[in-house]
Amino acid sequence: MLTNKKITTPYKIKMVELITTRSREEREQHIREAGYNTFLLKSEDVQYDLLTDSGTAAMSDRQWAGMMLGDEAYAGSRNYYHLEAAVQQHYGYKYMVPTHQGRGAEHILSRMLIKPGQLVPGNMYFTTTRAHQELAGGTFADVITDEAYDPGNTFPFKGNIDLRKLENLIARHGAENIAYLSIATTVNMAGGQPISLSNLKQVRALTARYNIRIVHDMARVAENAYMIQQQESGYENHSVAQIIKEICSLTDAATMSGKKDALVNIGGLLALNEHALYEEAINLAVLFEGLHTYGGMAGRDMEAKAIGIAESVQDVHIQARVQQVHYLGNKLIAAGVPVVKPIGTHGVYIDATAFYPHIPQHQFPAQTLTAELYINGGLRTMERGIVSAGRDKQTGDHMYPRLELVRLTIPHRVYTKDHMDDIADIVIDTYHQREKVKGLGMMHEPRHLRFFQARFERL
Ligand code: P70
Repeated sequence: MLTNKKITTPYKIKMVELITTRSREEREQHIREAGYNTFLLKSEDVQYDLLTDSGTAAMSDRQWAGMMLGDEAYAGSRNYYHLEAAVQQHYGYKYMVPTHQGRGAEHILSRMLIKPGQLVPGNMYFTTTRAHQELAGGTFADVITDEAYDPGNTFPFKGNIDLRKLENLIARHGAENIAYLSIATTVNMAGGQPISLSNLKQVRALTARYNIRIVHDMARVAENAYMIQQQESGYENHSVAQIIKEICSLTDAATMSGKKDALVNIGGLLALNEHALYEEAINLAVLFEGLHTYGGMAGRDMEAKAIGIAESVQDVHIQARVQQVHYLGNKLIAAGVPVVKPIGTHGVYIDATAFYPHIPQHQFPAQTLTAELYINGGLRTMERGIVSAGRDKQTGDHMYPRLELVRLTIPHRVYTKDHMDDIADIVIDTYHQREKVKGLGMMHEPRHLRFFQARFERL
């Protein structure tokens, strides 16, 4: 059970940004003009922006001070060495290549490690990660535990790998046809669900037998570590910082979007333990990102990130962060709104299939709900269902994922408890009006990562 300590917010506010509000009529017009896609709204027309926790964090005074210490040399910036030291100290990987964001690291890694035709098993797909695996000629294979597909199942570690599924895959295709195993902490598309250390240890033992590398997508590793501390026996007296180090030590390489846990507005990194791979990665970096001592980041941003990493591994920080998300989630559950359980660590995921049972999946129930939440309260959220899943490479049909979700993602250190109460009211009010809502039809569909730029019309 999660400890029920009172949330004490471990920061106070020094600078504020005013929130804009629009009338209901204006919002109806804005979402229509945005093709019922919340990615196409102007931020100024949004009252509460729960689209993502990516790049939306409030930086600390220390991070802002670090921005002033940017060494903007083309090569060998002092801030690069600070970032490298932070990665070695807090994550334990030997080598680090900065990238412009997480997908830059995914691109380089996929090119290096995937041979065309190979499989990439993982604990559920992530959109950009799978897109880069496919661009490199690979095919993603889902080996997450079955509990992850059931929004009502309260199993605490729905990010776990199903060892039988992984072993069967290896037996069927041969270890030489597996590029590597991809492990995300936490699993975003499953609803922000953690993987346990006991599962990761078993996975490590299994992959070691077949000489298969584990690549760690560590966008939200601190949140995952916090859930291990709270829920996995044997870890209650470990610090979040210690657990993060242990997770990383069980993997061979990592890609990371710095825009989530690491508390910066831009940046990513690739981390490696093998020198030969590092040499190859820095050579690809000069083609696609920039020289390996900046990789698409300004010196000042690398400094802010080095400081952000150190702040993000503090128990008080991560506890307040996750408890704020759970505060909102518990309010919605109490009101009967169908949300994915357990509540995620970076957001509350609404089960759109249960919310709008009368809207079939091909009429985009989750996309519809994102539009309704905006119209009702200026609340911006993100679809994580059939639109995000895209089309099957072979058949060309929609993927029809088993989870049709809307994510209310909480940016780090941005909103107050007052805001959470208001947001809960908007969602509950939208739930009470659910019966009369109709679905959407897709009018424009881009080829890559269609959810970002697709356009819809009301049916
Ligand atoms: C989000 C963001 C980014 C992300 C991630 C995991 C587990 C890699 C990345 C890529 C932004 C996003 C990205 C695609 C679709 C919607 C939103 N997640 N792995 O909001 O990192 O964005 O830095 O390239 O969550 O969840 P980056």
